[in-house]
Amino acid sequence: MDFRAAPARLSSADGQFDAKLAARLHWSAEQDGAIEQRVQDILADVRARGDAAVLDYTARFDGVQTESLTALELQAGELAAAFDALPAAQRDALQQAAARIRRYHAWQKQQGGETATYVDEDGTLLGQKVTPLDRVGIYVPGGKAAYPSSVLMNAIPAHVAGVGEIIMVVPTPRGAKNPLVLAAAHVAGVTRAFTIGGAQAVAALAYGTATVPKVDKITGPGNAYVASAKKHVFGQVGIDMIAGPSEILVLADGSTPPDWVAMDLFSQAEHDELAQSILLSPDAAYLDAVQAAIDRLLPSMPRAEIIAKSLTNRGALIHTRSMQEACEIANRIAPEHLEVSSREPQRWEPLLKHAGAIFLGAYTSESLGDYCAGPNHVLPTSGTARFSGPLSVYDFQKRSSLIAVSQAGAQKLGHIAHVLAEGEGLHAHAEAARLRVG
Ligand code: HSO
Ligand code: ZN
Repeated sequence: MDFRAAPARLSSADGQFDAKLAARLHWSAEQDGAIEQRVQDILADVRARGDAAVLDYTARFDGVQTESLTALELQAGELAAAFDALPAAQRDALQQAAARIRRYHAWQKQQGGETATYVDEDGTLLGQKVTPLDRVGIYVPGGKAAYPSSVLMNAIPAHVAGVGEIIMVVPTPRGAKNPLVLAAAHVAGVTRAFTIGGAQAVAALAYGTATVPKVDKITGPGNAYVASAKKHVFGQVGIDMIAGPSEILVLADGSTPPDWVAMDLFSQAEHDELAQSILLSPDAAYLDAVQAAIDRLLPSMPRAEIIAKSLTNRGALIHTRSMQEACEIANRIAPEHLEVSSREPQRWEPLLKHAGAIFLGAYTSESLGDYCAGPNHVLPTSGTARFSGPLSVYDFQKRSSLIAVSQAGAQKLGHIAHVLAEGEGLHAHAEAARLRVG
């Protein structure tokens, strides 16, 4: 089969540029009413019938029949055995990736992830106490989107944060287990794992059943049913984010071999037909060279069909007036991944404000970040990098304020609080403050 990848060719000098770019960027999660209804039914059923409901849906959707949910729990020995059975190269790669991700997140924890206090001039102590969540659930999709690297990226920050129990759920359609997912769970510090999935697994984690413990937060990607279920249980438990299709935006000054950039664009496009790959450069001849590389390299890609659809429907090669302007456009787009493929990445980095992760220099392929550089690959998509950032240790902790007012402090604060409380008409507040004065 011959696939053509024809990303839109745009120019920032075109009077219609803004509209054309907006049309490329537009993406909205399908609000499928039928899915919403089915998910709500499943959630209510699991809430009411617990294990029995989860078993019914697992039989119906995954083709896995068992008498009890305990039979669907993976034992620690089975996770370790999956790891041991891997070829040595995969064992090494998993362990090295895990070590780097662990080190990065341990460093991140020191950057504001620890309890801290200060004492003011009256001897009053103020601060915040950081506590890990007791128990979290990690959703891992089954089938073709089962990424062992995502098991590492979700479970390791939870582990580093100090979460007591990390419960993984992963559907195994017709009983097929993914050995790399099990091995990654072993390496990442997952405490318990169940081979269940879909909205029923989200419900089991959110409400708890006789067998599946109720968690405090659910993270991890999933299909439309899982995304909808996570939205519905939010409030009952915390959730991470609802991710849209993957995105990469490359800013290029023309100094990186075109094949490298073409492959980086492919690497996001191959995730999903709806994934978005965009290249911005002030060098028109370079855009031609990358298009030529795309045409030459595409036929040998195993996922050529997905790549071609993604690039043709959502991709763009954009000619800009300058690198500065390219940086401004990148900020407007706020992509999930932003590669600065330039000889002088440090010059452009200060201009970049909105992106989930910024990859600096020709050697920093996004692919390295996806697997093993260290920072998290769970990132905000669809422009949400304007107001949010990567999954982190902070997502697996919460903060409690600490306040210890000294006797001297109470004199001053008692007066302020008394005045404000009287203003609000709350007499007990005012008195509680006044009693400490004098
Ligand atoms: N690029 C994906 C993560 C991933 N890539 C997993 C390969 N495996 C997140 O945007
Ligand atoms: Zn990727």
